Amino acid sequence: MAGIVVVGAQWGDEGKGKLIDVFAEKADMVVRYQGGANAGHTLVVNGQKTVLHLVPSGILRPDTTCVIASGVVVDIFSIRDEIKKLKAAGFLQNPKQLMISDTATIILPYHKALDAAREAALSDSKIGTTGKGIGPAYEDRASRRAVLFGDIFDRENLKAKIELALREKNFMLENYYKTTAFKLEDLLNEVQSVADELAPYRAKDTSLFINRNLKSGKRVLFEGAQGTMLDIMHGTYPFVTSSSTLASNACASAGIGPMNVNKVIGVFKAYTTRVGSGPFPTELTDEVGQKIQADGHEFGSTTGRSRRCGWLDLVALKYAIRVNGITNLAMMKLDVLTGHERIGVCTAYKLNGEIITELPTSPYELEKVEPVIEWIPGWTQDLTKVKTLSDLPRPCTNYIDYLGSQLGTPIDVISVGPGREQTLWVK
Ligand code: 2SA
Ligand code: MG
Repeated sequence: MAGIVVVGAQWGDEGKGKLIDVFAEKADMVVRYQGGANAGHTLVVNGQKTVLHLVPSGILRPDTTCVIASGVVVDIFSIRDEIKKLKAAGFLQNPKQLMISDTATIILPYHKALDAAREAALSDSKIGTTGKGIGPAYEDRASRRAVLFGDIFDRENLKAKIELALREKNFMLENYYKTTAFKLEDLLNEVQSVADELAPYRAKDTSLFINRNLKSGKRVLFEGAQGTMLDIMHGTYPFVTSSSTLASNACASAGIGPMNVNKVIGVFKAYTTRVGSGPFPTELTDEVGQKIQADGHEFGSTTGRSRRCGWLDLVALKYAIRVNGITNLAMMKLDVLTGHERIGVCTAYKLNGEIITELPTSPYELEKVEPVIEWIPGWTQDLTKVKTLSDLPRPCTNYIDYLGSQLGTPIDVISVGPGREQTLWVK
Protein backbone atom coordinates (compact mmCIF):
# COMPACT_ATOMS: atom_id res chain seq x y z
CA MET A 1 0.00 0.00 0.00
CA ALA A 2 1.30 3.43 -0.81
CA GLY A 3 -0.52 6.49 0.37
CA ILE A 4 1.44 9.74 0.32
CA VAL A 5 0.10 13.00 1.68
CA VAL A 6 1.45 16.26 0.27
CA VAL A 7 0.76 19.05 2.72
CA GLY A 8 1.54 22.78 2.79
CA ALA A 9 3.95 23.47 5.65
CA GLN A 10 3.48 27.27 5.72
CA TRP A 11 0.59 29.62 4.88
CA GLY A 12 -0.28 28.08 1.52
CA ASP A 13 1.17 28.70 -1.95
CA GLU A 14 4.23 26.61 -1.17
CA GLY A 15 4.18 24.97 -4.59
CA LYS A 16 2.11 21.89 -3.79
CA GLY A 17 0.53 21.95 -7.25
CA LYS A 18 3.86 21.68 -9.06
CA LEU A 19 5.07 18.95 -6.75
CA ILE A 20 1.88 16.89 -7.16
CA ASP A 21 2.10 17.23 -10.93
CA VAL A 22 5.71 15.97 -10.83
CA PHE A 23 4.88 13.09 -8.47
CA ALA A 24 1.72 12.22 -10.41
CA GLU A 25 3.89 10.73 -13.14
CA LYS A 26 4.38 7.75 -10.82
CA ALA A 27 0.99 7.86 -9.08
CA ASP A 28 -2.24 6.14 -10.02
CA MET A 29 -4.49 8.56 -8.25
CA VAL A 30 -4.52 12.09 -6.81
CA VAL A 31 -7.10 12.88 -4.14
CA ARG A 32 -7.93 16.46 -3.15
CA TYR A 33 -9.11 16.39 0.46
CA GLN A 34 -10.15 19.84 1.73
CA GLY A 35 -10.80 23.47 0.86
CA GLY A 36 -12.49 24.63 -2.26
CA ALA A 37 -12.03 27.15 -5.05
CA ASN A 38 -10.07 29.35 -2.63
CA ALA A 39 -7.01 27.31 -3.61
CA GLY A 40 -4.88 28.22 -6.57
CA HIS A 41 -2.52 25.49 -7.71
CA THR A 42 -0.31 26.61 -10.58
CA LEU A 43 1.25 24.09 -12.95
CA VAL A 44 3.64 24.96 -15.77
CA VAL A 45 4.12 22.24 -18.38
CA ASN A 46 6.14 22.97 -21.54
CA GLY A 47 5.83 26.65 -20.73
CA GLN A 48 2.03 26.43 -20.63
CA LYS A 49 0.51 27.64 -17.37
CA THR A 50 -2.59 26.00 -15.86
CA VAL A 51 -4.15 27.28 -12.63
CA LEU A 52 -6.33 24.76 -10.85
CA HIS A 53 -8.72 25.65 -8.04
CA LEU A 54 -10.72 22.47 -7.39
CA VAL A 55 -9.52 19.87 -9.84
CA PRO A 56 -6.61 17.85 -8.39
CA SER A 57 -3.14 18.64 -9.74
CA GLY A 58 -2.79 15.17 -11.32
CA ILE A 59 -5.21 16.08 -14.10
CA LEU A 60 -2.50 16.92 -16.66
CA ARG A 61 -1.42 13.25 -16.57
CA PRO A 62 -4.04 11.33 -18.58
CA ASP A 63 -3.35 8.04 -16.77
CA THR A 64 -3.91 9.49 -13.30
CA THR A 65 -7.37 9.33 -11.76
CA CYS A 66 -8.29 12.49 -9.86
CA VAL A 67 -10.72 12.33 -6.96
CA ILE A 68 -12.45 15.13 -5.09
CA ALA A 69 -13.15 13.66 -1.66
CA SER A 70 -15.96 14.28 0.84
CA GLY A 71 -14.11 16.97 2.80
CA VAL A 72 -13.93 19.37 -0.13
CA VAL A 73 -16.40 22.23 -0.62
CA VAL A 74 -17.19 22.21 -4.32
CA ASP A 75 -18.33 25.37 -6.07
CA ILE A 76 -20.24 23.63 -8.84
CA PHE A 77 -20.14 26.65 -11.15
CA SER A 78 -16.43 27.14 -10.67
CA ILE A 79 -15.59 23.47 -11.29
CA ARG A 80 -17.80 23.43 -14.38
CA ASP A 81 -15.72 26.33 -15.78
CA GLU A 82 -12.45 24.69 -14.76
CA ILE A 83 -13.42 21.46 -16.52
CA LYS A 84 -14.37 23.38 -19.67
CA LYS A 85 -11.00 25.12 -19.76
CA LEU A 86 -9.09 21.89 -19.17
CA LYS A 87 -10.98 20.13 -21.96
CA ALA A 88 -10.38 23.02 -24.36
CA ALA A 89 -6.65 22.82 -23.57
CA GLY A 90 -6.64 19.12 -24.51
CA PHE A 91 -6.72 17.64 -20.99
CA LEU A 92 -9.46 15.61 -19.29
CA GLN A 93 -10.59 14.01 -22.54
CA ASN A 94 -11.93 11.00 -20.65
CA PRO A 95 -14.53 11.87 -17.97
CA LYS A 96 -13.43 8.79 -15.98
CA GLN A 97 -10.30 10.73 -15.07
CA LEU A 98 -12.20 12.92 -12.60
CA MET A 99 -14.48 11.76 -9.79
CA ILE A 100 -16.42 14.07 -7.49
CA SER A 101 -17.72 12.55 -4.28
CA ASP A 102 -21.51 12.52 -3.81
CA THR A 103 -20.91 13.42 -0.17
CA ALA A 104 -18.79 16.52 -0.80
CA THR A 105 -20.44 19.79 0.25
CA ILE A 106 -21.40 22.19 -2.50
CA ILE A 107 -20.93 25.94 -2.50
CA LEU A 108 -23.80 27.99 -3.86
CA PRO A 109 -23.93 31.73 -4.65
CA TYR A 110 -25.44 32.55 -1.25
CA HIS A 111 -22.30 31.23 0.47
CA LYS A 112 -20.21 33.68 -1.50
CA ALA A 113 -22.62 36.53 -0.78
CA LEU A 114 -22.44 35.76 2.94
CA ASP A 115 -18.64 35.49 2.85
CA ALA A 116 -18.42 38.95 1.22
CA ALA A 117 -21.03 40.47 3.53
CA ARG A 118 -19.28 39.17 6.65
CA GLU A 119 -15.89 40.44 5.56
CA ALA A 120 -17.39 43.85 4.76
CA ALA A 121 -19.01 43.94 8.21
CA LEU A 122 -15.65 43.20 9.89
CA SER A 123 -14.15 46.41 8.40
CA ASP A 124 -10.74 46.78 10.13
CA SER A 125 -10.49 43.23 11.44
CA LYS A 126 -11.14 41.36 8.19
CA ILE A 127 -9.82 37.81 7.84
CA GLY A 128 -8.91 38.58 4.25
CA THR A 129 -10.81 35.63 2.82
CA THR A 130 -10.77 34.81 -0.85
CA GLY A 131 -14.52 35.54 -1.03
CA LYS A 132 -15.20 32.05 -2.39
CA GLY A 133 -17.80 31.16 0.22
CA ILE A 134 -15.57 28.68 2.05
CA GLY A 135 -16.47 29.64 5.64
CA PRO A 136 -20.26 29.73 5.12
CA ALA A 137 -20.18 26.40 3.27
CA TYR A 138 -18.26 24.60 6.02
CA GLU A 139 -20.60 26.18 8.58
CA ASP A 140 -23.52 24.61 6.75
CA ARG A 141 -21.77 21.25 6.83
CA ALA A 142 -21.17 21.52 10.57
CA SER A 143 -24.70 22.69 11.27
CA ARG A 144 -26.09 19.80 9.21
CA ARG A 145 -27.82 21.84 6.53
CA ALA A 146 -25.30 21.54 3.69
CA VAL A 147 -26.35 20.66 0.18
CA LEU A 148 -24.21 17.74 -0.94
CA PHE A 149 -22.92 17.06 -4.42
CA GLY A 150 -25.21 14.04 -4.78
CA ASP A 151 -28.24 16.22 -3.98
CA ILE A 152 -27.92 18.20 -7.19
CA PHE A 153 -29.00 15.12 -9.16
CA ASP A 154 -32.23 14.74 -7.21
CA ARG A 155 -34.45 17.71 -8.05
CA GLU A 156 -37.05 17.10 -5.34
CA ASN A 157 -34.65 16.81 -2.43
CA LEU A 158 -32.57 19.63 -3.85
CA LYS A 159 -35.58 21.93 -3.91
CA ALA A 160 -36.47 21.11 -0.32
CA LYS A 161 -32.91 21.67 0.88
CA ILE A 162 -32.34 24.94 -0.97
CA GLU A 163 -35.77 26.24 0.02
CA LEU A 164 -34.93 25.65 3.67
CA ALA A 165 -31.48 27.17 3.31
CA LEU A 166 -32.79 30.26 1.53
CA ARG A 167 -35.24 31.05 4.30
CA GLU A 168 -32.38 31.67 6.66
CA LYS A 169 -29.77 32.97 4.20
CA ASN A 170 -32.11 35.46 2.56
CA PHE A 171 -33.24 36.72 5.94
CA MET A 172 -29.63 37.37 6.93
CA LEU A 173 -28.63 38.85 3.61
CA GLU A 174 -31.61 41.20 3.36
CA ASN A 175 -32.24 42.18 6.93
CA TYR A 176 -28.88 41.98 8.63
CA TYR A 177 -26.38 42.63 5.85
CA LYS A 178 -28.75 44.80 3.77
CA THR A 179 -27.91 43.11 0.52
CA THR A 180 -29.78 41.22 -2.18
CA ALA A 181 -31.70 37.98 -1.60
CA PHE A 182 -31.69 34.93 -3.92
CA LYS A 183 -34.71 33.57 -5.78
CA LEU A 184 -35.40 29.86 -5.35
CA GLU A 185 -36.51 29.14 -8.93
CA ASP A 186 -33.55 30.97 -10.49
CA LEU A 187 -31.11 29.15 -8.28
CA LEU A 188 -32.69 25.77 -8.93
CA ASN A 189 -32.57 26.30 -12.68
CA GLU A 190 -28.92 27.29 -12.54
CA VAL A 191 -28.02 24.28 -10.43
CA GLN A 192 -30.00 21.99 -12.74
CA SER A 193 -28.07 23.09 -15.81
CA VAL A 194 -24.72 22.60 -14.07
CA ALA A 195 -25.84 19.21 -12.72
CA ASP A 196 -26.31 17.97 -16.29
CA GLU A 197 -22.77 19.07 -17.15
CA LEU A 198 -21.24 17.54 -14.03
CA ALA A 199 -23.12 14.23 -14.14
CA PRO A 200 -20.26 12.38 -15.92
CA TYR A 201 -17.98 13.08 -12.95
CA ARG A 202 -20.37 11.97 -10.23
CA ALA A 203 -19.01 9.25 -7.94
CA LYS A 204 -21.22 7.58 -5.35
CA ASP A 205 -18.58 6.21 -3.03
CA THR A 206 -15.07 7.60 -3.37
CA SER A 207 -13.99 6.06 -0.05
CA LEU A 208 -14.73 2.58 -1.41
CA PHE A 209 -12.87 3.36 -4.61
CA ILE A 210 -9.80 4.76 -2.84
CA ASN A 211 -9.67 1.90 -0.33
CA ARG A 212 -9.93 -0.72 -3.06
CA ASN A 213 -7.13 0.93 -4.97
CA LEU A 214 -4.90 1.17 -1.91
CA LYS A 215 -5.53 -2.50 -1.16
CA SER A 216 -4.54 -3.53 -4.65
CA GLY A 217 -1.22 -1.71 -4.29
CA LYS A 218 -2.02 1.42 -6.26
CA ARG A 219 -0.12 4.59 -5.46
CA VAL A 220 -2.35 7.34 -4.14
CA LEU A 221 -1.32 10.94 -3.56
CA PHE A 222 -3.40 13.09 -1.24
CA GLU A 223 -3.26 16.74 -2.19
CA GLY A 224 -3.57 19.34 0.54
CA ALA A 225 -4.72 22.89 -0.13
CA GLN A 226 -3.78 26.09 1.73
CA GLY A 227 -1.25 25.35 4.48
CA THR A 228 -0.63 24.23 8.05
CA MET A 229 -0.71 27.74 9.51
CA LEU A 230 -4.19 28.24 8.01
CA ASP A 231 -5.60 25.11 9.68
CA ILE A 232 -8.88 25.67 11.52
CA MET A 233 -7.61 23.99 14.74
CA HIS A 234 -3.84 24.41 14.72
CA GLY A 235 -3.34 27.50 12.57
CA THR A 236 -3.15 31.16 13.53
CA TYR A 237 -6.81 31.28 14.55
CA PRO A 238 -8.97 33.23 13.75
CA PHE A 239 -6.87 34.16 10.70
CA VAL A 240 -7.28 30.74 9.15
CA THR A 241 -9.38 28.99 6.56
CA SER A 242 -12.42 26.94 7.60
CA SER A 243 -11.09 23.43 7.01
CA SER A 244 -8.47 21.21 8.53
CA THR A 245 -5.51 21.63 6.21
CA LEU A 246 -3.37 19.06 8.03
CA ALA A 247 -2.14 15.74 6.67
CA SER A 248 -4.37 13.84 9.09
CA ASN A 249 -7.46 15.25 7.42
CA ALA A 250 -6.56 13.38 4.24
CA CYS A 251 -7.75 10.24 6.03
CA ALA A 252 -10.92 11.73 7.50
CA SER A 253 -11.95 13.36 4.25
CA ALA A 254 -11.16 10.46 1.95
CA GLY A 255 -12.58 7.84 4.31
CA ILE A 256 -9.41 5.80 4.76
CA GLY A 257 -7.55 4.64 7.85
CA PRO A 258 -4.37 6.42 8.96
CA MET A 259 -2.29 3.26 8.51
CA ASN A 260 -2.69 3.70 4.75
CA VAL A 261 -0.43 6.74 4.81
CA ASN A 262 3.21 5.79 4.39
CA LYS A 263 4.73 9.20 3.88
CA VAL A 264 3.84 12.81 4.67
CA ILE A 265 5.65 15.29 2.45
CA GLY A 266 5.75 18.84 3.79
CA VAL A 267 6.15 21.43 1.08
CA PHE A 268 7.75 24.75 1.94
CA LYS A 269 9.09 27.72 0.06
CA ALA A 270 12.72 28.80 0.61
CA TYR A 271 11.17 31.92 2.16
CA THR A 272 7.69 32.61 3.57
CA THR A 273 4.56 34.21 2.15
CA ARG A 274 1.14 34.87 3.50
CA VAL A 275 -1.96 36.24 1.75
CA GLY A 276 -4.74 37.66 3.88
CA SER A 277 -4.59 39.10 7.39
CA GLY A 278 -3.04 37.69 10.55
CA PRO A 279 0.29 37.34 12.34
CA PHE A 280 3.41 36.78 10.25
CA PRO A 281 6.53 37.00 12.43
CA THR A 282 9.17 37.14 9.68
CA GLU A 283 7.31 39.55 7.39
CA LEU A 284 9.55 42.04 5.55
CA THR A 285 7.84 45.30 4.74
CA ASP A 286 11.01 46.85 3.24
CA GLU A 287 12.64 46.61 -0.21
CA VAL A 288 13.98 43.12 0.57
CA GLY A 289 10.39 41.90 0.97
CA GLN A 290 9.46 43.75 -2.21
CA LYS A 291 12.30 42.05 -4.11
CA ILE A 292 11.14 38.60 -3.00
CA GLN A 293 7.58 39.54 -3.94
CA ALA A 294 8.62 40.68 -7.42
CA ASP A 295 11.13 37.87 -8.12
CA GLY A 296 8.72 35.20 -6.86
CA HIS A 297 5.68 36.70 -8.66
CA GLU A 298 3.91 36.50 -5.35
CA PHE A 299 0.33 37.29 -6.24
CA GLY A 300 -2.67 35.23 -5.16
CA SER A 301 -3.56 32.87 -7.98
CA THR A 302 -7.25 33.04 -7.09
CA THR A 303 -7.72 36.68 -6.10
CA GLY A 304 -4.62 38.36 -7.60
CA ARG A 305 -3.83 39.93 -4.20
CA SER A 306 -0.18 40.68 -3.40
CA ARG A 307 1.24 38.08 -1.04
CA ARG A 308 3.13 39.35 2.00
CA CYS A 309 6.74 38.09 1.97
CA GLY A 310 9.42 37.37 4.56
CA TRP A 311 12.34 35.12 5.49
CA LEU A 312 11.97 31.44 6.19
CA ASP A 313 10.54 30.82 9.65
CA LEU A 314 11.99 27.66 11.17
CA VAL A 315 9.89 27.94 14.33
CA ALA A 316 6.72 27.76 12.22
CA LEU A 317 8.20 25.09 9.95
CA LYS A 318 9.18 22.85 12.87
CA TYR A 319 5.67 23.31 14.22
CA ALA A 320 4.29 22.17 10.84
CA ILE A 321 6.57 19.10 10.93
CA ARG A 322 5.16 18.27 14.36
CA VAL A 323 1.44 18.79 13.82
CA ASN A 324 1.41 16.99 10.47
CA GLY A 325 3.91 14.26 11.25
CA ILE A 326 5.94 15.31 8.21
CA THR A 327 8.44 12.60 7.25
CA ASN A 328 10.07 14.28 4.25
CA LEU A 329 10.37 17.83 3.00
CA ALA A 330 10.33 19.53 -0.39
CA MET A 331 11.79 23.02 -0.71
CA MET A 332 10.33 25.13 -3.49
CA LYS A 333 11.30 28.37 -5.24
CA LEU A 334 14.93 28.38 -4.15
CA ASP A 335 15.76 30.24 -7.38
CA VAL A 336 13.79 33.25 -6.12
CA LEU A 337 16.40 33.91 -3.42
CA THR A 338 19.16 34.67 -5.95
CA GLY A 339 20.60 38.17 -5.69
CA HIS A 340 20.46 38.81 -1.95
CA GLU A 341 23.71 39.67 -0.18
CA ARG A 342 22.58 37.64 2.78
CA ILE A 343 19.62 35.37 3.49
CA GLY A 344 17.76 35.52 6.78
CA VAL A 345 16.49 32.46 8.62
CA CYS A 346 14.34 32.79 11.72
CA THR A 347 15.53 30.27 14.32
CA ALA A 348 13.63 31.49 17.40
CA TYR A 349 11.26 34.20 18.59
CA LYS A 350 11.65 36.83 21.26
CA LEU A 351 8.56 37.22 23.41
CA ASN A 352 8.45 39.68 26.30
CA GLY A 353 12.27 39.69 26.41
CA GLU A 354 12.56 35.88 26.44
CA ILE A 355 13.83 33.62 23.66
CA ILE A 356 11.33 30.91 22.70
CA THR A 357 11.69 28.15 20.13
CA GLU A 358 8.12 26.79 20.07
CA LEU A 359 5.28 28.57 18.29
CA PRO A 360 2.99 30.26 20.86
CA THR A 361 -0.53 28.87 20.73
CA SER A 362 -2.04 32.22 21.72
CA PRO A 363 -2.76 34.44 18.70
CA TYR A 364 -2.15 37.50 20.87
CA GLU A 365 1.33 36.27 21.77
CA LEU A 366 2.12 35.30 18.20
CA GLU A 367 1.20 38.83 17.14
CA LYS A 368 3.80 40.18 19.59
CA VAL A 369 6.82 37.95 18.86
CA GLU A 370 9.95 39.28 17.19
CA PRO A 371 11.96 36.93 14.98
CA VAL A 372 15.55 36.01 15.91
CA ILE A 373 17.36 35.97 12.57
CA GLU A 374 20.51 34.05 11.63
CA TRP A 375 22.26 35.28 8.50
CA ILE A 376 23.59 33.02 5.73
CA PRO A 377 25.68 34.47 2.87
CA GLY A 378 23.67 34.80 -0.37
CA TRP A 379 24.54 34.03 -4.02
CA THR A 380 24.16 35.78 -7.36
CA GLN A 381 23.97 32.83 -9.78
CA ASP A 382 20.72 32.14 -11.63
CA LEU A 383 19.53 28.72 -10.45
CA THR A 384 16.75 28.15 -12.95
CA LYS A 385 18.95 26.17 -15.37
CA VAL A 386 20.67 24.06 -12.71
CA LYS A 387 20.13 20.36 -13.37
CA THR A 388 21.84 18.65 -10.45
CA LEU A 389 22.59 19.47 -6.84
CA SER A 390 26.33 19.56 -7.51
CA ASP A 391 25.83 22.50 -9.89
CA LEU A 392 24.37 24.68 -7.18
CA PRO A 393 26.65 27.50 -5.98
CA ARG A 394 28.43 26.87 -2.70
CA PRO A 395 26.47 29.40 -0.57
CA CYS A 396 23.28 27.83 -1.83
CA THR A 397 24.37 24.35 -0.76
CA ASN A 398 25.35 25.83 2.59
CA TYR A 399 21.82 27.22 2.95
CA ILE A 400 20.30 23.81 2.20
CA ASP A 401 22.68 22.02 4.60
CA TYR A 402 21.98 24.57 7.31
CA LEU A 403 18.21 24.03 6.96
CA GLY A 404 18.65 20.26 6.95
CA SER A 405 20.61 20.37 10.20
CA GLN A 406 18.08 22.69 11.86
CA LEU A 407 14.98 20.79 10.78
CA GLY A 408 16.09 17.22 11.44
CA THR A 409 13.82 16.02 8.62
CA PRO A 410 15.26 15.15 5.20
CA ILE A 411 14.78 17.58 2.31
CA ASP A 412 14.26 15.22 -0.64
CA VAL A 413 13.29 17.61 -3.39
CA ILE A 414 14.44 21.11 -4.30
CA SER A 415 12.64 23.16 -6.91
CA VAL A 416 14.41 25.88 -8.90
CA GLY A 417 11.58 27.01 -11.17
CA PRO A 418 7.96 26.31 -12.06
CA GLY A 419 8.67 23.72 -14.80
CA ARG A 420 8.65 19.95 -14.22
CA GLU A 421 12.29 19.77 -15.35
CA GLN A 422 13.37 22.39 -12.80
CA THR A 423 13.31 19.80 -10.03
CA LEU A 424 16.41 18.54 -8.20
CA TRP A 425 16.27 15.20 -6.40
CA VAL A 426 18.36 14.85 -3.29
CA LYS A 427 18.21 11.06 -3.35
P1 2SA B 1 -10.90 31.54 2.94
O1 2SA B 1 -11.25 32.13 1.60
O2 2SA B 1 -12.03 31.58 3.90
O3 2SA B 1 -10.25 30.19 2.83
O4 2SA B 1 -9.79 32.54 3.56
C1 2SA B 1 -9.32 32.39 4.87
C2 2SA B 1 -7.83 32.58 4.96
O5 2SA B 1 -7.16 31.56 4.19
C3 2SA B 1 -6.30 32.14 3.25
N1 2SA B 1 -6.27 31.36 2.02
C4 2SA B 1 -5.18 31.22 1.27
N2 2SA B 1 -3.89 31.53 1.52
C5 2SA B 1 -3.01 31.28 0.51
N3 2SA B 1 -3.36 30.80 -0.71
C6 2SA B 1 -4.66 30.50 -0.97
N4 2SA B 1 -5.09 30.31 -2.23
C7 2SA B 1 -4.97 31.43 -3.21
C8 2SA B 1 -3.62 31.39 -3.89
C9 2SA B 1 -5.23 32.77 -2.48
C10 2SA B 1 -5.47 34.00 -3.33
O6 2SA B 1 -3.27 30.31 -4.34
O7 2SA B 1 -2.91 32.39 -3.96
O8 2SA B 1 -5.51 33.99 -4.56
O9 2SA B 1 -5.67 35.08 -2.69
C11 2SA B 1 -5.61 30.65 0.06
N5 2SA B 1 -6.93 30.37 0.15
C12 2SA B 1 -7.32 30.83 1.36
C13 2SA B 1 -6.92 33.51 2.97
O10 2SA B 1 -6.00 34.41 2.38
C14 2SA B 1 -7.35 33.93 4.36
O11 2SA B 1 -6.24 34.38 5.08
MG1 MG C 1 -1.91 28.79 -4.19
